[in-house]
Amino acid sequence: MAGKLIVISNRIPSEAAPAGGLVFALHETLRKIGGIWIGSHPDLVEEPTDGLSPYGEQAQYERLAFRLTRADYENFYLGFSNSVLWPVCHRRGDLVQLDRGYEEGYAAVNARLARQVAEVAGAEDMIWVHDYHFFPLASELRKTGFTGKIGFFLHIPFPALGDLGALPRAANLPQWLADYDLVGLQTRADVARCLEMFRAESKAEFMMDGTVKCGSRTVAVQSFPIGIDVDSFVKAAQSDGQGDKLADDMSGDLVIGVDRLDYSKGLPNRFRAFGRYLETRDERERRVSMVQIAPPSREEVSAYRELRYELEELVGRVNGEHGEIDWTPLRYIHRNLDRDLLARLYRRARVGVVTPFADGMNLVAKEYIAAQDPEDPGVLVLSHMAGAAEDLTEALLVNPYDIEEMSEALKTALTMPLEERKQRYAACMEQVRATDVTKWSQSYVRTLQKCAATLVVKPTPRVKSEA
Ligand code: GDG
Repeated sequence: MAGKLIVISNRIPSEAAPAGGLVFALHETLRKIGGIWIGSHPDLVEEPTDGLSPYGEQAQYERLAFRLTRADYENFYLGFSNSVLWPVCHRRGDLVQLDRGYEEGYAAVNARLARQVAEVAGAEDMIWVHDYHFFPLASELRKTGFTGKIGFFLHIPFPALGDLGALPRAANLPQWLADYDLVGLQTRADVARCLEMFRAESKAEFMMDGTVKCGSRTVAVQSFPIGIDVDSFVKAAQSDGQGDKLADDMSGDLVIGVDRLDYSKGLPNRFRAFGRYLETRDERERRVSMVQIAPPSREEVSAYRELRYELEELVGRVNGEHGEIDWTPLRYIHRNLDRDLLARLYRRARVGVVTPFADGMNLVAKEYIAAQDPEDPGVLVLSHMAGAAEDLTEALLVNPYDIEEMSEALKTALTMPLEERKQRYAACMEQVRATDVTKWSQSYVRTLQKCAATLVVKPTPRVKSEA
């Protein structure tokens, strides 16, 4: 690569060698090819500040932070990003809260960040922007005169054309995306929805090579299904620790769910399905306990607070109706657990339940598979509406709105013969390995280089040989 890679994400890790997942993959990518990681500083400031500042321990690449004011946090982050874009992308138009202040805050943060990035980016550099917080960043960077390559990756579902109507007029998604060179999405279904949006746009033309031309810009749209750091997760699941002790305290079989407490994750219906399973279960069968880890998320947004109350009530109801003096069927932990403990719990659990109404990918589904003992694996019950279902077709796929179907799937999973469990696990594990997060980031960066070589800048021998 001729220039450096500049990664932009809302959050930025402070430690020099972060563990696991997306953060690890981006860290590794930057470590290998060098560059800068830019993200927001966790501490808010009173007044907007100019320029980016060094952040955290410096690794083999630079980490720079931009500062958000309290008003930015409320309007850009909690407001437009998480009370407009997040619900629109997760098919919850009913939860959208429109507010001119949110729109202005979102536009202002993106414009300010673009100016700050332009100060450290040269024309040879390649910028990789992450997620819905920064849809308009390429448009703002182009306004500063930046002509280099800019890629975007959306971690959450691409909204359906009908749902885009809930966005305010100022949100010009087709133009925002056309100002990138490569738009990366999680699944083939996301790509189809994105192209449908462009099809409805009078200015967009579809080119022979599959790219979309919109005004003077040409953009490629492709899926890059994200994955996990498979080897490190397999290792974590096999580690010894207090997780085993905790799991051994639970009598009978274990069902596990792990999700940020978010309305897109389908937790109330999951609890109802578990309650329904307990109702239909034969008293002579082994006891089954479900553990739901649901760390807090965006609690300042009212829809999240309401969901928390709803879940607390449901947990009380399920345990009140089905619990015994010596058995609490549903354990709900509203805290963040240590990653290794989580991995050991996945391995101990006979069933992993992942039942979102909408989810870009869902890494928990892949982590659950990776954590299993190949000789005695558990079964994944997976919503067909999670991005992960596009590849993990050998999981038990369910409709997250159908309580009865989910309850039956729990029963099927808990009674599945070993041979079938092994066969389903092997098929899923092959897919989990095929989408390892390091391969994901390499593949994205390579494609962005190629895109740029054919579409934006003249190809040089160096770029060609690396691609
Ligand atoms: C977005 C998209 C897409 C959860 N609880 C604890 C904990 N976690 C970890 C899980 C997993 C991660 O958080 C959650 O990832 P998901 O993919 O399931 O969901 P989102 O947070 O919504 O992520 C999603 C993802 O971006 C990546 O592109 O897949 O669709 O919505 O890794 O293990 N980790 C620890 N303690 C917890 O209590 N240590």
